[in-house]
Amino acid sequence: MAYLTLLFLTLALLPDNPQGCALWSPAVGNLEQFLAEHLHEQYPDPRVFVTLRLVNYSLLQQKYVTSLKKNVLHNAASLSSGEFSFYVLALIASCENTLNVKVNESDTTPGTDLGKLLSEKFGQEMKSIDAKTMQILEAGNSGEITVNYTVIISLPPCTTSCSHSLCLTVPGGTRLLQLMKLAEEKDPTFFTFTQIRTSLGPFITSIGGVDGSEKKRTYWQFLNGTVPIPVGVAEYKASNGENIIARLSKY
Ligand code: B12
Repeated sequence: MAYLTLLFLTLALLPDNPQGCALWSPAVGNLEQFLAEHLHEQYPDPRVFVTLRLVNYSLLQQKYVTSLKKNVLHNAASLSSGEFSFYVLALIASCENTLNVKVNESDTTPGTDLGKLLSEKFGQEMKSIDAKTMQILEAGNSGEITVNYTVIISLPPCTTSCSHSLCLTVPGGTRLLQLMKLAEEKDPTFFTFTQIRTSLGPFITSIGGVDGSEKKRTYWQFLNGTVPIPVGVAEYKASNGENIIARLSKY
């Protein structure tokens, strides 16, 4: 945080005209002094390096660059691609070869290619964002929804108590067939149902023990309010606040 404040102050004090570079040196000197003071306590911030290079400061001591390399190699796994890229930028700005980074130059083993590592990191992050997006989409942009489900028998044999309702809270994207199963679990007397398999999916043949009948030309019709649903119960997804009605009707 302190780095950021200092960065902000430095940038705020810089004149608009880049030709005034020579005038910046006191502020720039402060930045390096700040780096030096904090070098042993915490990690030097790569953004300070980038800023120093942007103002053409060329006297940055090698020990800071070495410390930058040590930190990026040591913390590579825990840095996000954004944080990591600042280290890469800072090293490039310090004229370091980022394709072969090692802390000790006399070390004969091959160094680390930071560009390759950055690209792998970025790839992993994109994959994880994709996976999270899919999860959200599959949950139907989720959150919970509340649906009112009513079973109405307005034809004989029903003469009294022909309508029964339940208010159900389910995850967004739940299909009507699932909703009916939930209602059945809550109140089997009125909401139990049977189905047959057809090439179009499950066709509901009875609800609350009352069958549709080819002979009487009755069937269980499904409506959203007053509008018949356009697909079968295994396909239909109710939205929040809908009034789903199963009504024994004539055809
Ligand atoms: C006639 C018919 C009905 C009659 C069937 C009874 C009968 N004995 O004739 C009745 C009125 C019962 C009916 C009901 C429904 N139907 Co209807 N029906 C048709 C229609 C016009 C002809 C089907 C047919 O006779 N095919 C010829 C025979 C020889 O083939 P079959 O496979 O044996 O046909 C059977 C199945 O289609 C089944 N059936 C009929 N409708 C439905 C709907 C679903 C979801 C399922 C799984 C089965 C099914 O009943 C037919 C006779 O046994 C079609 C449209 C079309 N032109 O195909 C719509 C059609 C099949 N129905 C449709 C729908 C949406 C429904 C309902 C869900 C409507 C509602 N809002 O309630 C309900 C089913 C509810 C439930 N209980 O599950 C849609 C299905 C769309 C889809 N992709 O899922 C269609 C394609 C019409 C459309 N374009 O909107 N239907």
